[in-house]
Amino acid sequence: MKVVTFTGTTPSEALKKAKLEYGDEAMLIETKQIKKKTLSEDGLYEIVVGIDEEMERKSEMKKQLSQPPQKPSRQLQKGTEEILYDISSAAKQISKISKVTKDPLAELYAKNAFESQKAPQPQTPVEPQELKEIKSEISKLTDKVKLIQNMFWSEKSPDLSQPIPPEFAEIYKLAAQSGMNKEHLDSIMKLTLEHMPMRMRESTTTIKRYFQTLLRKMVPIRLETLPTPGSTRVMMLVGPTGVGKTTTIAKLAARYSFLMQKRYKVGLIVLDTYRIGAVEQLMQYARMMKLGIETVVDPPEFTTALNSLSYCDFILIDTMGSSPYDKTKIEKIYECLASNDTQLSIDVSLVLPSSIKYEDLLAAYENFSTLNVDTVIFTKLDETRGFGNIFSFCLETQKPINYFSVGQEVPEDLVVASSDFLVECLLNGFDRSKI
Ligand SMILES: Nc1nc2c(ncn2[C@@H]2O[C@H](COP(=O)(O)OP(=O)(O)OP(=O)(O)O)[C@@H](O)[C@H]2O)c(=O)[nH]1
Ligand SMILES: [Mg+2]
Repeated sequence: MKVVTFTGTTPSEALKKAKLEYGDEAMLIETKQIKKKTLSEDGLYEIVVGIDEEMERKSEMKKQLSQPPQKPSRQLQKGTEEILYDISSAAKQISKISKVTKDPLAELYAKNAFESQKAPQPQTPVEPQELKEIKSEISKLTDKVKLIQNMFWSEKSPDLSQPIPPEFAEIYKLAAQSGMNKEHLDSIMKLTLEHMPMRMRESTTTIKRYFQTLLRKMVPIRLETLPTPGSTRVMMLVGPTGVGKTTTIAKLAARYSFLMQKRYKVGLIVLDTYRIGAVEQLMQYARMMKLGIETVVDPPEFTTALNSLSYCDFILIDTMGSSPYDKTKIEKIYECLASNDTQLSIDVSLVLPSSIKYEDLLAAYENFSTLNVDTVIFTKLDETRGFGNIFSFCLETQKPINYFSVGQEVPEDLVVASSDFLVECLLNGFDRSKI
């Protein structure tokens, strides 16, 4: 890469000169102020641009790299190293410039403010428009660098007949790192490659947006259903031990009974035939929120408990956690459900932690499938980094998500599920400030 400098009275004037001579391909590397503008004289700016003389050679190399993997020749390796070196030094420059571009405005305003305190003077005529132009140049440049970097990345999977194009590499890597099932990822990528309009492929931002929209459409979500007057909505939470069933019940009870616009009457049932401690945990929440609570030890008591809470808008049923090897507990829950002699229909929500692998989520689901799971609640989103496992789980089972639990705090750490929220977590990580 050849480095050439241009000067001008403003950065954009210097940039215009560079573009006039070398076209849009000239890469802006650095902007320096050589001389400050004074009342009587113009300022002087110097910009450094990189002229990519080897653009043709790189595109030739890109073609070669997209062929089935071959051992690179020594010469090609040497060229690649040179280009990678150029990219990394360009990338360093970019980060330097992007920090600087924030400062000139601040510096400029600070300087103006300081000078205007000394004596009234005409404003320094550096246009924010020019800075906008520079910023847009930098973002184009960053995109170009990403693209060049990705030219050296090649991934070919059995489901894809061709390697993934470099401009799709960033999004593919992001999704793959999220823990998404590879088959799912490849078929989504295939769909994207086939259907994405050509004009949207120009920048990684539009590619990401398209991919995001596609993912959002794939996530099954159960919108929060509130009971109509006179009706009762019953939810039973089931799942492995320690996943957060009781905590989630407490959060839901608080949400329905005093956090929503309408205050619903909430009743609780603890279905725990084994552990007295677990009953006590929910009892405490019930006392704090002044909610009716019934304990069920055997199936015949289940109908009685439902009947005695039928005045409520919501009945929330907590169950004991079951390990994959303990089928009897799941059978006991099944017997209770089967013994329901009331008119009330019970929504079974499987509670699963987001911190376990996709395969383990599927195995847990299998265990509880005899209970005819209606929806899924994912907990411990605050304890995980990748969310592709949740996404793939829902895609595979087609079970809709209704809530996310994002921490231990009752009642605040609960989020009503939305595909926007999940896809945002998937591609950009969980951010508490976005709840
Ligand atoms: N970090 C984090 N911890 C959670 C979350 N939800 C629950 N917990 C914690 O997980 C632990 C177990 O929670 P419980 O609600 O007792 O779990 P459970 O599923 O009812 O457990 P069993 O009744 O024993 O099967 C507690 O320490 C909770 O505070 C969450 O979303 N994030
Ligand atoms: Mg519990």
